Amino acid sequence: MAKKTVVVLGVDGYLGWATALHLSLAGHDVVGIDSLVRRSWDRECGTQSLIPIKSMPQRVSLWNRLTGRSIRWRLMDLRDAHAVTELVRDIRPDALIHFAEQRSAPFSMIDLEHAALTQTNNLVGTLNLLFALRDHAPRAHLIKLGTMGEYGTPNIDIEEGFLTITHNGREDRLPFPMQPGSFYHLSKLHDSHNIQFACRIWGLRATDLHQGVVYGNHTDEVAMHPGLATRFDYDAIWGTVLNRFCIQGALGLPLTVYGKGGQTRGFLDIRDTVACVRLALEHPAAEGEYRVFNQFTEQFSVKALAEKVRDARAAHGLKTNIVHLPNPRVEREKHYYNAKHQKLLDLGLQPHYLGDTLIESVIETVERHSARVDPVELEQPNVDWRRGGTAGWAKASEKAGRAEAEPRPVLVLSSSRRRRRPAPARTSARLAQRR
Ligand code: NAD
Ligand code: USQ
Repeated sequence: MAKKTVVVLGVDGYLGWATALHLSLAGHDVVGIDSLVRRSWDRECGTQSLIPIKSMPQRVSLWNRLTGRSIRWRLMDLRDAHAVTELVRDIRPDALIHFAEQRSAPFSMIDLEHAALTQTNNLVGTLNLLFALRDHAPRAHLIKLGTMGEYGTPNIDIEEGFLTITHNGREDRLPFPMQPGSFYHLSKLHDSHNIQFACRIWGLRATDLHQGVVYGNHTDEVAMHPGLATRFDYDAIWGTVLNRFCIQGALGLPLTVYGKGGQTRGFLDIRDTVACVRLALEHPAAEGEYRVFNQFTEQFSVKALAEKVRDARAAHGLKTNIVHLPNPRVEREKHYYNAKHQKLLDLGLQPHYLGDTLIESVIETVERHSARVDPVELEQPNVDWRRGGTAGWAKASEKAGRAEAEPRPVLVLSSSRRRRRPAPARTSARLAQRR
C-alpha cells in the first residue's frame, strides 16, 4: 500500500479523531484540521461529551509518544477561503477526508439562525475546498462524509447514489431522488450537488460516503490509552439514537422512542467507519469521477434497537422500560426501507455487526463516566421540527455557562454488580436550575 498524504478535516470530532489515528497507524501521513467550533456549540447548548476529551495539542503529542507517529495539527476554519487555499497549496495532499461540518439535525432545526449557520458553515466550507482543489491540487481525492438521510425514506429500494430511469421510452442513469428530513440533512444534499458538479466541470475526483447512524466509541487506536478517547455524545441535540439508548439503559432510564418507532435507518459501528474511509482512500475515485458509497452495515427500526438494548439488559436480570414519546420530528414512523450497501463490501469491508457485547461495552463506558451525565438530556427532546427549540432548549442555552451548582444525583444500573451505585456529584448549572 502506497503511503499517502491525507488531510483530515474535522479532526477534533467523534469520527475525525478516530479516523486520523487509524490512518496514521496504517502508515499514512496525516494532517489534522479543525476550528474547534464544536466545542463552542457544546458550550452554547450546555452539552458535553460523556467521555472527557483532551485538547488537540495534548492528543497529538500523546499519540506521538505512544506510537512514534506524527499527526500535524492545524487550527483552521474551513469557511476561511484564504486559509483553505493556503492549506491545499502547502500540503498538496493525495486525499482530503471531510468530516468538518455541523452535523446535528436538531441543532439545525432550532431556529432560523441555527438553520442558516448549519447551511453556511457546511456549504461554504465545502465550496472553499472545491475551489482550492481546482486551483492547487486537481488530482487529489476528496472523500466527503455525506449521510444516508439525504435519500429520506422512499417507497422503493435505495440505490448507491444513482438510479437508472426509463421515461417515455428513453433511459438514463440519474442521481437518486432525494428527500432529506432536516435543514442539516439538506445541507449534505446541497454539498453533494456541488461536489458532483465540480467533478463534472473541473474533472475533480470525489467519493461521497452516504453514512448511516454511527454507534460505539472504541476503535483499536482510540482504545490504546484513555487520553486518546474520542468524543461521545448522548444529549438530545448531539447524541445519536443507539448511543442514547445504551446510556439510558445503563442509568435505568426509559428508552425514548420517538413516535411509533418504525423509523428505519442504516447503522454502523465506529470501527467500520474508520475501515470504510480507509478503503475509499486506498481505492480512489478516477479523474472526473463522482461516486457514492452507502456506508452502513445493518438497518434497524428505532423500536427494534430499543428492544435489543432492553433484551441485552434483561440477560443480566435488569429491567428496562421503553417509552413512546410524541415525535418531535416530522418523519415517517412506519415505512418501507431497503437500502443497498454493496460497494464497500466489494472493496473488502468486514463488518462488525451489532451484538450484546457492543451494547454492554457502551454501558460499561457509561458506568465509568456516570459523574458527567446530565439525566435531563436523556428524558425529553428539546427541539421540535414544527416549532423549533422548545422551552427546554431556551432554558439550556440561556443558562449554559452560568455559575455551577449541585447536580441531581445519577444512578447507574450495573450489570456486573446488579445493584444501584450512586455516581459522584458533578457540577452543572442546568440540572440544579431544572430541579
Ligand atoms: P462532530 O461534531 O463530532 O465533529 C465535527 C468536527 O468538525 C468538529 O470537531 C467541529 O469542530 C469541526 N468543524 C465543523 N465545522 C467546521 C469548520 N467550518 N471548519 C473547521 N472545522 C469544523 O461530528 P461527527 O459525528 O464526527 O461527524 C463527522 C461527519 O460525519 C459530519 O460531516 C457528519 O455529517 C458525518 N456523519 C456523522 C454521523 C454520525 O452518526 N456521527 C453519521 C453520518 C454522517
Ligand atoms: N430517535 C428516537 N429517540 C431518540 C433519538 C432519536 O427515537 O432519543 C429517532 C429519531 O426520531 C430518528 C432516528 O432515531 O428517527 C435517528 O435519529 P438520530 O438522532 O440518531 O440520527 P439523525 O438525526 O438522523 O442524525 C445522525 C447524525 C448525523 C448523520 C445521521 C445519519 O447526527 O450527523 O448524518 O445520523 S442518517 O440518519 O443515516 O442520515
